[in-house]
Amino acid sequence: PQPVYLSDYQPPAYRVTHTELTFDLDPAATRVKARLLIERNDQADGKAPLVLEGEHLTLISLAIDGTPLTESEYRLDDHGLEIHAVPASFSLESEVEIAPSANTALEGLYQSSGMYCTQCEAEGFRRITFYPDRPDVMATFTVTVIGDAQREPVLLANGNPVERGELENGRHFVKWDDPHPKPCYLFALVAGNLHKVEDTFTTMSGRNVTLQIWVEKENLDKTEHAMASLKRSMTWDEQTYGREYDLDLFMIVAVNDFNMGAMENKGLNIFNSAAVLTHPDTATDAAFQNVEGIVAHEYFHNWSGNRVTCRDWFQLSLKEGFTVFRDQCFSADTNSAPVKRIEDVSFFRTAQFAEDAGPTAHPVRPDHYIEITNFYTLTIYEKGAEVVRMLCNLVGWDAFRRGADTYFERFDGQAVTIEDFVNCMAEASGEDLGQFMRWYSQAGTPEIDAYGEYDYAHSEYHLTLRQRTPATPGQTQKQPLHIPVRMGLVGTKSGQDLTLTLAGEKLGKDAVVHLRDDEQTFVFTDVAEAPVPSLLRDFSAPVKMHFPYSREDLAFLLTHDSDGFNRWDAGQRLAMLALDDLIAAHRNGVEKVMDTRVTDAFKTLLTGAGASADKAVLAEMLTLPSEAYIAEQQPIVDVDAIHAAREFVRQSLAFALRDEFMAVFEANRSDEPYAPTPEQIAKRSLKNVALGYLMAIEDDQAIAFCQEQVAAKHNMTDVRHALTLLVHSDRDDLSGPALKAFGEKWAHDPLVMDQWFTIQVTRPQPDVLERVEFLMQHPAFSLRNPNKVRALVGAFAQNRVNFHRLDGKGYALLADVVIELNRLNPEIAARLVTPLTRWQRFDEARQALMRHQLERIKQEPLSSNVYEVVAKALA
Ligand code: DPP
Ligand code: ZN
Repeated sequence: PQPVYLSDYQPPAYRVTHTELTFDLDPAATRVKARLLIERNDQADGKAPLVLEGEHLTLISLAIDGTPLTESEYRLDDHGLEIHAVPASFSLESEVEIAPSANTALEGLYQSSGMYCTQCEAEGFRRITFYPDRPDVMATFTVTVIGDAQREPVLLANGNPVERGELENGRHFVKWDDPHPKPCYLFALVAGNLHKVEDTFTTMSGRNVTLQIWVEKENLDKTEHAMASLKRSMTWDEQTYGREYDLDLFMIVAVNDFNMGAMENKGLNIFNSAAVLTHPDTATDAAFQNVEGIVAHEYFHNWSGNRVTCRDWFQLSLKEGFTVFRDQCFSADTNSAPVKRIEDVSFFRTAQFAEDAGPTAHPVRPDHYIEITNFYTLTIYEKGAEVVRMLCNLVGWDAFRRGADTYFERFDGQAVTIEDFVNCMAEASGEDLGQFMRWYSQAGTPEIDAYGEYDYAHSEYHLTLRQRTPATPGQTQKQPLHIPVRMGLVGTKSGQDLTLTLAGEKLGKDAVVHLRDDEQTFVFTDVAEAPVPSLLRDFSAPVKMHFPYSREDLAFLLTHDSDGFNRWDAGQRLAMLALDDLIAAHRNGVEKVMDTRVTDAFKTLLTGAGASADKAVLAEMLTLPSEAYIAEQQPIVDVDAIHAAREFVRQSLAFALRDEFMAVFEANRSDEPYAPTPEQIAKRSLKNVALGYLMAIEDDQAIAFCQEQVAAKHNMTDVRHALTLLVHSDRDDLSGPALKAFGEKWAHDPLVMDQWFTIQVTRPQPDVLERVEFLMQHPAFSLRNPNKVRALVGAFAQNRVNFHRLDGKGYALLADVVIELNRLNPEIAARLVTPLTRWQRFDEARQALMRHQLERIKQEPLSSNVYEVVAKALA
């Protein structure tokens, strides 16, 4: 397969001004008629052929302005259709046949639990009809859906319903009209036996919008939270960005088989059921928050993505980075802002940093790709959001908002580029963002080596920052980036932030210094006492900051830093230093000794000043870095040593602070009826963190509490957490029956069964591989359902000790699944292979085993998706 290059971009020779589609639905033989009104663009050569993409389509007929084309007038191959000569303005009529029931890739039109649905981003529309399948071709759409009145009583598409009626043979139709020009990746169709929950929203200009959530009948009681989240999102976008919804109807549909989380199709968002359905009995707090964030994300796309879209797929982060930033801010405003930031950064530093350091590293705007679905990545989404966040902080909110207004107004109805967006920000603020643009083109995580010195004689603090970005595939030379470093100097005597004076200018107690060169020294004057620097506050840039903090410095920042994020980060750094020692001890076979500074810090958190802090933040501060994050910090990952060291810290803390953990647990239990409020969520997470420590030493009372929580059966957050603790302990006598009962109780609920799979395959005990093999035969498992694959096989690949078994069986299992899935669903197969691509990070024995499996996969006849990832990993 050949890559596509950003530098090869050419504007389309033809535009589609209007698209008329008629679907006659049938599982094996759906007929799609298309009538496209097409015009040649002014700049285009009059002899330019008309290029239409099309895959897996059976062509039935083709005509221009009503006259059928003969075979000599066009060329048809596996990728599409080229018509040699066309008029400057014409209508193209085509009819094709497709087979939704045979579509296991879940791109284009397919069936899920008996209903029809679509997924067209990025390039799925070409599996529906011949079309210029590129985002810079935007048309209005009229869509008629014909289905069986019994089997498919509900027929949905984008926009507003304008006509419906009965047809012969028990068939019926609904016609939909979408007046907003859109690229075909935003097309959607849903048909099936669906039920709706309806609500209304009055926009800021007083228009009434009907809101509908469509689900299978048994899920009607699981839509309340998504609906409330949708209304909050609509209000938030009006208040924060002045953006109003623009159709009379907004629909969300839940489907069980979906490659992504959800999709922002105009007026008809299609969601993975996991990203929309919630009920206290079946969904955890984390799931509630995830649903809220995704509902918001897809809704916000209506402006950042749909009204203003991407010129080409290299610009994907234009809509995704901006929209993730928007949904992050929304969630921060709705919940605990510091915890939202801690969670996001914690995930980012674990997963995106790993991506940026691996063989598939790419810039926020890649310059080439083979398969665009491989680029729906943490770099495009999350790093893209960090870059937008930096922009916002650089220019300030007011200028950012003015820039966003300009962007939405100037480019409404257009397909644009990242430069267009950044230029609006530069214009609104007067800032020179030239160097800043390198964030979009340079891959890899920048690292800053910081060094500071207090000059007592002159009351000065000298801070030197040196930046470097490691080489990434295809990019050996890196240029210095413009890195905003938000910081403070915390006085060691006063424990307070000191005023920052730089080059005679008073900047306040918290300020941003701009690192633009390879190395810069910042001299702060009038620093009355020796400080400890607090750097990169609120994670002001997506970089690794190295500063030679002593453990005493970190313990000090943990209690004194005015920045909540950095207080948490100081605790993480302190724990990391202790973990490093223990990892070394484990490797060298010497006795492990707990660092009492960590124990003391935890004690302070549990009893002293910390106990009065925000409970949600406290829960985060009491959580040790994950094994995956610890692994990221090691030059060579030793999975067993990391696991042993982390367990040792957990057990040491639990032994030393048993009574304190117990007190926190008891103080935060509650009988209140479940609500996903920030207050309740905070209490539950604090209580459950405490229970986790107590279970690390298999405390009898804790075991009893776990059993009680599981038996109470209400509120999945508590049930799942307690069940996980039991299953991950060595008490199989207790967890076996609990797991069995849970599996039987929830056999009918696919989303709960996903959790049941994950709980079992993430346990540290060595029987897990056999369990995965056994569970893959379970009736609730299916390789065709992406959620199941993620919950069982994907979760197993995150099980550090068991996936990385030294006999290589974990790797072999993953490779087997990838090979099988490559035939069924290439997009999911390519994602699943990711853990194997990280082979360079491990010891030689594991490297060889992982490479062996990658080679095995590479010998198969591969989809371009899997090929691209595996070829990069072996390059
Ligand atoms: N559905 C995906 C998202 O919303 C792709 N656009 O991010
Ligand atoms: Zn998105």
